[in-house]
Amino acid sequence: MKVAFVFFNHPPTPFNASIAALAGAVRDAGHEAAALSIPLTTEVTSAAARVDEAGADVVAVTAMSRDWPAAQAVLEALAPGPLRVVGGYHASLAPLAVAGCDAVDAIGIGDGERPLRALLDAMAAGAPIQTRPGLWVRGEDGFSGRPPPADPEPTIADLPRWDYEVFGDVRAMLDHGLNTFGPLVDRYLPTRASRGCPYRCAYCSAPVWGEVAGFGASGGANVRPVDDLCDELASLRDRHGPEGFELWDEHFPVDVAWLRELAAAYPARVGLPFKVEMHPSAATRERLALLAEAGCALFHCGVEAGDPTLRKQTLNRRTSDETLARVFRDARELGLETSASVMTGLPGETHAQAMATVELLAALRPDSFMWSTYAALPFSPLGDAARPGWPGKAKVRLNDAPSLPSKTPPAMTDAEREDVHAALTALQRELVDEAAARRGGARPRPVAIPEARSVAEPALDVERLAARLGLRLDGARWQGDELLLDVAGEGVDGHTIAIGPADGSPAYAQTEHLRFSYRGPDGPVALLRAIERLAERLGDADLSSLRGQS
Ligand code: B12
Ligand code: SF4
Repeated sequence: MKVAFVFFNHPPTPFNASIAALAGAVRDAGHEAAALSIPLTTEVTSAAARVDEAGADVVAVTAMSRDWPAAQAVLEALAPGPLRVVGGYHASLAPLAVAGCDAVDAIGIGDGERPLRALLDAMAAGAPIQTRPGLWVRGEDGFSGRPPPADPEPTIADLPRWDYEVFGDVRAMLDHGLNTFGPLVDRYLPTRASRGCPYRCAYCSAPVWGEVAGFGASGGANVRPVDDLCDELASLRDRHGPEGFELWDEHFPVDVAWLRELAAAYPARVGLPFKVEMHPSAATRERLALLAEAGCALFHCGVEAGDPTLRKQTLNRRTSDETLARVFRDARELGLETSASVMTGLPGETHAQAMATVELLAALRPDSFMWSTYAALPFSPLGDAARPGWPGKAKVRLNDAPSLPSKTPPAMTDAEREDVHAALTALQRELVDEAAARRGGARPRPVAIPEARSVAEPALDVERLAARLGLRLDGARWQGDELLLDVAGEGVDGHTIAIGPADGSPAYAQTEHLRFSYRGPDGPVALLRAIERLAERLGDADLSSLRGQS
């Protein structure tokens, strides 16, 4: 059977880790594989034409949530013929949404090596393709019943190795630069030592992915034995001549005995530098020292937000400023290059909180940092709080599906956001230039500035809202799940009323669906009466009916 693997990307890259894993399994079972890298700036018709030209028996699409609008549009535009299967994060976490697309014949749930191989073997044998663990197949009545459980490989060392050659000339890919860590484009090759992550950050899909994919049985992670990892990396070193390895684990293994074994074996068996990512709370001096001894060149960790309360309460990242400072100091002392990731545009983030991120980075002084605009992910606690639904299908271009307004936007004006962006861009440029100067002739990585997406919710029609609420208003805005009303009039001027969902949090007044409170110290009697009248007037209304006022 011939499989055309399709992946979407932005910025363009020739490589995809999910497909490297799946192509290895497919070719190991005697089937053919091709990989099509499709930038998200492509037009739907030309993307579909590229897939049609591959003339495959099976079109296998891997899609993160961000890619699902593109994947759906391409699948619907394909010529009839091949079986169409979709897998990866979005299909696994939101299979019912994917099942709603008529152009999908089968859905991969969790790890795909065994389910995809079973599907291809059945097709090759002319046998019916049936739903099984890890694969939900469309029947005559559509996708019936519940999606099946995943079919995780209990020991990932038993899986066929990643296939890098399915993407073409590996040395040319290395010259292009596949690395994601560090300030410079280098010739490091991505690989993996484990699956799963022991942490539960509120913005991340990894925890729920671990549950769906069945990593729970292995204590939250599935780690390759050191011997097996060293064998593979030594053979990749000899075959492709990379400069080093970038470990794309969700979280690098933390078991100290495993790290000790790595430190003892890796230098002699492999000897090339490598880069890892770990949660800063896991980065004890002992673990960092073992990494350094093994030959680790760069330590990356998430800093995410400079404001400790936002970091802890909103993101569920419980590392203190002091620990972060200790981790970066230790790493430097041990000779490891450092790298951090941060996000801006976080739920409810103020200008002051975002500037605290700039200040913390300036104090920690990593050698480089990765910076992204926060994006709500499905089935992560923050993602679920933010989304009324998920974007539909792309129309003309793969990236043109209209984005939905967030229910948890940052509390910043566009001008304030630009100020933060300018400060982070300047800091990032400075770090990249310093690194390039340190290593004369090296290629700096393009400074990755997240798109200047507007963080503001659509403006509210304040007059219409005031008429509906029977209040005089100076202004109104959404902040996350709350509607904030700046009230005007005798005795209440300058006060803000907050209307949120009736979720049991303390409030001055409450209706079936709404809670009413006010901002600031003791409310004057006129304000309290205004709130009571407001609650009475809104009766059984809910928040979505108020959103309709924008
Ligand atoms: C390494 C990594 C990256 C790398 C490259 C990833 C790549 N695809 O090559 C880099 C750093 C470039 C990257 C970037 C981004 N990433 Co990333 N990344 C990861 C990470 C840490 C590991 C992914 C990996 O290498 N897996 C190894 C392979 C073997 O496993 P796998 O991907 O799970 O694939 C298996 C199954 O999913 C399944 N499968 C996959 N596809 C298919 C298809 C079929 C047909 C079938 C049957 C099965 C199947 O079978 C595979 C083998 O078992 C994950 C975290 C995690 N939980 O794993 C995040 C993760 C995938 N990334 C995520 C995100 C959001 C991004 C970005 C959009 C971030 C940003 N704002 O820029 C970008 C987008 C990049 C792009 N596509 O252009 C999210 C996705 C969430 C979601 N619900 O969609 C994750 C889950 C992390 C998170 N924050 O929650 N990422
Ligand atoms: S440590 Fe990283 S992979 Fe793990 S839950 Fe947090 S963000 Fe996700």
